[in-house]
Amino acid sequence: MLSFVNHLHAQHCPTYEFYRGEKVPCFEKVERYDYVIEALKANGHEVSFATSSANEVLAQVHSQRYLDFLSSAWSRWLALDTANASVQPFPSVWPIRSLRDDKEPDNFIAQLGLYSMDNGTPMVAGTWQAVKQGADCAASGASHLATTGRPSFVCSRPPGHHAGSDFMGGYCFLNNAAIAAQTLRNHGAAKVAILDVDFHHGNGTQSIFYERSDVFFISIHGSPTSEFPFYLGYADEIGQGEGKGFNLNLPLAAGASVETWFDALNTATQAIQQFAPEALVISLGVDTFIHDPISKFALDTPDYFKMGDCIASLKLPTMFVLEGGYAVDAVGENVVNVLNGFESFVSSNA
Ligand code: Q9C
Ligand code: ZN
Repeated sequence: MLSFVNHLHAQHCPTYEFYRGEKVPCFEKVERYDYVIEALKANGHEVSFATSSANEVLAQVHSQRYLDFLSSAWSRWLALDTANASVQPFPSVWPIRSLRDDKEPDNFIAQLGLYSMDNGTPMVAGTWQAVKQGADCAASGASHLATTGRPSFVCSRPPGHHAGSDFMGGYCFLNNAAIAAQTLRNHGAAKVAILDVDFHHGNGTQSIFYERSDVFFISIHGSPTSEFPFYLGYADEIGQGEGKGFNLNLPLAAGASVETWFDALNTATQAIQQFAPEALVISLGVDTFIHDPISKFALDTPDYFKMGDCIASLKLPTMFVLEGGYAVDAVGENVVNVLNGFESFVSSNA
């Protein structure tokens, strides 16, 4: 499968995040990418740099004020103090209920809170360059699928599915899966489905398409009662207005078995079949892995091959976008197993 790879990913290299008030090493590490590239090459998958720009689609998925903030954030942070060059900024105040989010504060930390859902998404000097290139890879993967009918894999970090139209969070800045889906729409696909199999609910993707009937969002994830992002991902979120009936959440209890997970995948694939999209985007997080350090499902390496095979059985034009997965040295094998499982179905049913 052709992979569009983000060669600028390492410019996003934060070193620490917070856990219960203490600094801990980042889970979303630079090496994740290297393991995926290594596994792609070892399995004979071709790689390409981005071939299209996401400039136009970015403005369809994200608000202009958020894009302006994100693209200029580092220079504004440095303007506060040149010593900030080696410091990761974190928000410390948020416009929660009763506070205004329509006014743009001048204070950088106040802006950072306005555009963040958590204090768990560290930024560094090269974050914008890395995430912009990731968006270009997502647009490229979608254009490749739309113009050739062949599947693609967007190999990028940091991930994207927690980022909403005007906020970052959960290690995510730009929503690559949403950028891919919107690019497919721009190429003429009337209906697109996004299936999010990351352990965490894709709150950003859901919110971007919540009032739209042209993009059906389906997610299998750890229940928000106990798992990040906590404040979205319940089964009663079915879409709103035009989008009513075009959002499907399948939350599972932390500790759910592999069998339960595949039952949910079966429910998801049936719903996708009924929707009959012209293209399918998979938000491919492999933090459902049994040894993932921050997640609580139990999939093992061979299960990812089966996942790819199940997805391929839909026989839809499909692309994959890398999301989470933090058992660093297993991320490559698990991701590539999904792609191989997908291709094995396609080739055995050719
Ligand atoms: N101490 C994705 O998988 N913070 N994001 C967890 C753990 C949020 C994960 C803190 C995890 C977000 C794309
Ligand atoms: Zn995740």
